Amino acid sequence: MNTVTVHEAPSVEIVRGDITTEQVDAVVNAANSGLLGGGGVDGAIHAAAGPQLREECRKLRATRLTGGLPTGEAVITGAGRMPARYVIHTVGPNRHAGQTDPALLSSCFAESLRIADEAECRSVAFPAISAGVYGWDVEEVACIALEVARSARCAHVRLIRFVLYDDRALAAFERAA
Ligand code: AR6
Repeated sequence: MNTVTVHEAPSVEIVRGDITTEQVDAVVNAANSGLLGGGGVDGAIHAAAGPQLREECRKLRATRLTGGLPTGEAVITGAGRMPARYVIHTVGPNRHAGQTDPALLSSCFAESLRIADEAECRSVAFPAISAGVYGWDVEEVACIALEVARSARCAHVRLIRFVLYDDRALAAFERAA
């Protein structure tokens, strides 16, 4: 008998919080191409996950990703000491470096979700990718993120949770929803 995989639309939640404490299968990291940590949510995730995550990232850089992770793409690792099982690292477009194409940001959300689904995750938490150091207007980030989430059809992911760190980001995502 053939089995048919049913692709369903995941539920979408918008909450305020610190993504490093989320009890979900995968947490998405707004990383940089070097993957070895940085400030913002990337710094918080590396601090919470501990040295195991840095080691996994170093290995990726030494093997599959010697040139770094390109903007708009995503890669999965373990989550070290965090409650999540996985971290999915993606590199948002940097507006200060002239990366203003919304398709690049859309790709970050879509690729991260695709990889989470491939890893059979049921729940995924996203931050407001590119809305901090990379200089995108959080209103625009929210519209792009919600568009990807609403049109998603997944075999495994049943919950997409946007975890916003401040009032402005929270309000922008609530408006976009
Ligand atoms: N939980 C949830 N959201 C957070 C947290 C947290 N613990 N901490 C910050 N945010 P940013 P980017 C929010 O700058 O713009 C790094 O240095 C933050 O308020 O973390 O994609 C990387 O290494 C903002 O709304 O990411 C890269 O070099 C959002 O997360 C560069 O910054 C994204 O802000 C990436 O810049």
